[in-house]
Amino acid sequence: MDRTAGGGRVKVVGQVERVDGATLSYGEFVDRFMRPNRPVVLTGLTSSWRACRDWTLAADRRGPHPEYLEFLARSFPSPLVQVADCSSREFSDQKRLEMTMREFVDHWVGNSSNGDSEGPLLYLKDWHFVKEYPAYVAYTTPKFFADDWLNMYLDSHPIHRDSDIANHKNEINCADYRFVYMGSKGTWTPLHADVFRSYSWSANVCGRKLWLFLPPSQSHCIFDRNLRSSVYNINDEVSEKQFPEFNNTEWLECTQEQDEIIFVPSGWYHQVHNLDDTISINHNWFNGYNLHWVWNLLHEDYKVAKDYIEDIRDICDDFEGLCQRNLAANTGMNFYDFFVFITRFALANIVELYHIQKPKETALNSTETTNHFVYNLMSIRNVASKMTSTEAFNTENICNISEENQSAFSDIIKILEEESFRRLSVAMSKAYDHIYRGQRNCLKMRDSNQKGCLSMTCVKSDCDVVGHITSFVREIHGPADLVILIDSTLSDGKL
Ligand SMILES: O=C(O)CCC(=O)C(=O)O
Repeated sequence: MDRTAGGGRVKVVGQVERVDGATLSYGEFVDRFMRPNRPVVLTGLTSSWRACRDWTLAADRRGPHPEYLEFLARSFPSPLVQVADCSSREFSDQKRLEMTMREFVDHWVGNSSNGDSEGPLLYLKDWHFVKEYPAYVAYTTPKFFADDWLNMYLDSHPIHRDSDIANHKNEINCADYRFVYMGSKGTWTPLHADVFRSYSWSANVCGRKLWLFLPPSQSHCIFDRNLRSSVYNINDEVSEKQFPEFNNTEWLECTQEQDEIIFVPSGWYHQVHNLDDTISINHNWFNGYNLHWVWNLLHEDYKVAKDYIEDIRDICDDFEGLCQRNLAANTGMNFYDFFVFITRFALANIVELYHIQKPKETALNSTETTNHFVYNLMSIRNVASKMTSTEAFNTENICNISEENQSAFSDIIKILEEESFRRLSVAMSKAYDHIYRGQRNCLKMRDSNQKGCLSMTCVKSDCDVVGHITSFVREIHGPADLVILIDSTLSDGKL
């Protein structure tokens, strides 16, 4: 079994930049890393985390002491965790097993006390720790990663609505993308780009990781001629015949120390090795800066799903519906799910923008925040405008959209009155407050039910943001209406 980390087979041309997160401003992070989509390691952001105190032996954090693993198994006895067997491959990932937290910890402690280097290398991945143990606040998300539309949305909405994949529905409804990873020295993650082409951030509570990154401009080099399969392990002997361009790849490398947080930009393929026994916290997320990456992936995956069944088009009653169902099953969401998602974020941004532009009606007032809401709306508009030309939203197919999806994006007043939308708006207000005013000054959110308005930042008792929005568009029947709504909002002189 090859337990080496980064066998040095690939050509490394640079190191990932390291920056002191404690002195970096949000604007600098956006300008230097998030907007240009560049990786960075941030230091100085985890000193107050409970996880860093409670989960590790402070004197030597080259991995958790058996005593601390025991503490984790006792305190967080999850009945079912996902564990990757790092020594066996299943398609493009490692084979996944399910076990209890107790079984996982017993295996880890047993292996290290026997000095067993031949048993399976088990790596606990994708543990939904925050969802499972919400009362135990293990860490706070640094402000740089707080503009997280994916997790904000999943806290109050299902990502896929149709009941066609009903068996998975509960799982999908409850999912979030906030994880804990735990693995002994030698565990690793094969080469991949992140789900939905999201960003990720990953913080080492203890231990160290070796990361190898490939810029998106070279992604094509890790695929075979048919663009079907990609390289699994960059430390294997990679067949030149199968992957003719792999030898041309140039990588960035990074050894991430304990207490450091790495920002993984959209679409960068990466492979990761635990150099010590390691516990890390990891979120996937997207927002206005990488929304176009998510749309591009959905569009590419849609084309693949459609090509695959093109020869049965003529015998299908609802060919587009079938393509969208397959897309949701393969990628995790389809065009309609994504449209519901961006419609809600557009509305939440318009509500906030309305209030911020009328300072008397809000507790918030800042040019930076205004610019951010405008940027978000422009980014949603850009994607919605691309969606207008897709088959999924032509007149015929719009009539076939399920009632569940139709009602999730059509009636603006109904959406604005939903409890789930209210929760999303509150989460968004809090996130921008955290980013621009700092946590300690966090706004006292008002109870919007006490007054007519939806915004948690509104201070006016007879605010009419609903009337304001519906004066532009009352119903949204597809992306073209969303574009009109955003254009009207941004050009409205009254704002
Ligand atoms: O830590 C790991 O093993 C993998 C993490 C990862 O791939 C990510 O954060 O995107």
